Amino acid sequence: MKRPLFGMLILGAVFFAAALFFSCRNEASGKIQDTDHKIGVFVPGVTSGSPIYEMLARGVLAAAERYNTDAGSERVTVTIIEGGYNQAEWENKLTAMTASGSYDLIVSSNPSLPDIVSRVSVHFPQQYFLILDGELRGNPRVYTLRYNQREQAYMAGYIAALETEANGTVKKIGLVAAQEYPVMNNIILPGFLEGARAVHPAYEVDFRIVGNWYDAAKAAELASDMIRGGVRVLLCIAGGANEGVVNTAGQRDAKVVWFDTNGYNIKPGTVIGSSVLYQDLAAYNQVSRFLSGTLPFGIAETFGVNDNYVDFVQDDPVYFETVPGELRKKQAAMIEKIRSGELTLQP
Ligand code: RBF
Repeated sequence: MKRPLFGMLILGAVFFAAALFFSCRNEASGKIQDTDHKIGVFVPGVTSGSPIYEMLARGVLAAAERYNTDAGSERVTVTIIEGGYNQAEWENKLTAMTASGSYDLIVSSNPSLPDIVSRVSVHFPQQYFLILDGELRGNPRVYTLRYNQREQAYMAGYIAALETEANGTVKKIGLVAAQEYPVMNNIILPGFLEGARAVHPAYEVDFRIVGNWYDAAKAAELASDMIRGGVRVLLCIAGGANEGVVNTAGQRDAKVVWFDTNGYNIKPGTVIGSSVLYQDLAAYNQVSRFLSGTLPFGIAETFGVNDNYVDFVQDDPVYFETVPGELRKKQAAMIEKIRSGELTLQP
């Protein structure tokens, strides 16, 4: 009678040790040691039509594919869950996703996520989060990366004012935003104005709010009104609603500066600039760091032009065809000043 009991105890201990070994992580690095890795992506909104979310999804999927190719089997799976446009539901949806216990890592992107994650994290302190386009320090399970959007907006404002100087009637440029939020009001809008004022100090920004990230008809109405008021160049940061701005500008011989991704081909001849951030690269690199156990949780990093995460696309054939050489030269000289360190723009 003693031997089977002893054997069962040994067996139980072995199972327990194995379970511990396979499920545990290296606490310092967050390295996963089990064989199946599950990554959940929480999109705060809808992926399609929002450049920053399209890059997020692309980057995470590419990192998983690369890892699986190297491993020779499907060891990482990615599940993408959209939070939808009702922002009041995001916290519950993220909580449900976390409570499922299904994910080694939850990846998301948006300046409002750090606050939400801080609250969710209180109830699920073991969950690891990677948040892009947001900033949070000191939570040992959360790593954040944001971009230098003062640089990104400054480069947009500079080209907008150059084009307005050449072909406009008033020293005014436009910004159509989906909503107001601290990064928009304190970094992007001032950076856009600062860039324009580097061309001429009299510039003002006509700043309009759509009220959501999808209403292209409302955005078109706002753009029409701005163009009637003398605005020649509009920056749009409104997700799916951007389409309304681009179409209206195209019909009314106004111009658009695109934000986050290369937008020259969205409407060639209308889009005169693309102030971009490489969130696909950020997602790819940081998820890869997680999978190799080197993602430094607890810290917040900021990357800009000189880290090659923020840029203004100058080598697109459509940019050459649309923007005269004289303007492109001035834009290039300004970007060179940022690269050389002669011009520093802290976010
Ligand atoms: N950007 C998008 O492209 N699509 C969105 O649906 C979207 N939703 C947002 C919701 C909130 C609450 C906040 C603060 C930002 C959102 N952004 C969205 C903006 C995004 O974080 C970023 O600021 C812009 O894409 C400019 O880089």
